[in-house]
Amino acid sequence: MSLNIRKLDTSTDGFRAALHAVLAFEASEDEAIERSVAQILADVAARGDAAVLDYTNRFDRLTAPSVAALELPHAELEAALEGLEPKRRAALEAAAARVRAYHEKQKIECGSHSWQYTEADGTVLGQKVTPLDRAGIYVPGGKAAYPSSVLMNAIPARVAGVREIIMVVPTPDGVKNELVLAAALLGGVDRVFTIGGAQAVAALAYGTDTIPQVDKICGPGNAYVASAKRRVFGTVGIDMIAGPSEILVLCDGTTDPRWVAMDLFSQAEHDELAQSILLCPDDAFIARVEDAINELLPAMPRRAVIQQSLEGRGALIKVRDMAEACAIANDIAPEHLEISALDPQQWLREIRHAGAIFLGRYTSESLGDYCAGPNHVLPTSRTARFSSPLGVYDFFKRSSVIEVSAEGAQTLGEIAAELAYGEGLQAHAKSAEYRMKQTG
Ligand code: HSO
Ligand code: ZN
Repeated sequence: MSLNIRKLDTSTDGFRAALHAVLAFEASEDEAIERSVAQILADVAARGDAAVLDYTNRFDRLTAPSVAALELPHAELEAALEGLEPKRRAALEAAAARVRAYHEKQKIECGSHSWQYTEADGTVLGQKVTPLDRAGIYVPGGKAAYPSSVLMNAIPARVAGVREIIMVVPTPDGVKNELVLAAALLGGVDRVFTIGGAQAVAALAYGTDTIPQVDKICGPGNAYVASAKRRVFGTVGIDMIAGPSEILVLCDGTTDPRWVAMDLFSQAEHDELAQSILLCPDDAFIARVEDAINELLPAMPRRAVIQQSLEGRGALIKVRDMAEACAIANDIAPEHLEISALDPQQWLREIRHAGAIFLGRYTSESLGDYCAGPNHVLPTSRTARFSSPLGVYDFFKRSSVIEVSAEGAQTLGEIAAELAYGEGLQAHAKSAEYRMKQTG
């Protein structure tokens, strides 16, 4: 049986509408989830640890005498790392080292330093950059429990200089994911609590007797976690609310079609709602990719998820040329963009909106997912038009610095007082004028 993936052609009438239909994704809001999350948040805000214990017992079938008993001792993280099969451990360590090196470089390049300059009259202006005191990292327990995501969230926080990183991870029935715990250690997480769901988000956002309040909560989660993060935003910062994962492959027809097919699968296997799209100017190549899809699918353990994703949200699109492919890529603003072409740098110049851009036939998205170095937490659902990958810059904030000289107080005082009177704010005007020589 062959897989039924949508085929589109930019030269046909109705292409735009068809593309629009493929891209459309409604993040449905579930009334019942919203109500339940609101209630859990309020309960944790009111009852703290006791509420966290009740919900952990109810949802994860985990009983503990106290929230403190749900914190994993450091020795347990160390044991998890020690217990890994040596090859797995080496891979995790290599990935952590590369992700750290990239983010250290990013810290230097991204304007993380404080700065000041002095005006002619001696007034000093500048900006002070400070890392957050505490970050919370949510790690899902279910099908998307990715150790790689632990590294991708913890390392930029650590490199930025965050003082304390607190991770929460649900462990239904007490079953722990050793690779996640090992990644927490390598990522530099300070404290791990085996709690999850909206109750864990609430504990991090409001603080309890045992769990310290954090300043920002990062990391993916299910619909309950997403709703909770949305609701606590403002009390704390959040990274983003991620939609289903997406890949857009631009191929000039010079890559092995099996490589392209597997790249499409790699995103599709995440989730039935994940989106994999190919743009290519070569009809014959598209047909070869389709053949490769049908040839390779039966051997994939996650073929059911892949099939549902590709049939539901995937597409193979014939474009006029690579320039048109770049224009469509900019419209889509994909989370992941592969430019599998002979001169990818040429096409890179045309790209304006994408979360991460993978250049050349040897760069599979999966290398970026795990170990190339850049972050795999990326803007989804077209938000790459206005936002960026998770990075060290997400764990800093900036304070403005102003030191006005006696001379500067004369000139600035005049301007400020004039505008303050214009706004009817007498105290503002006087406060500026007190510092001016002529009014004493
Ligand atoms: N492609 C995913 C990240 C991931 N892949 C984790 C494997 N593990 C979203 O960017
Ligand atoms: Zn992935």
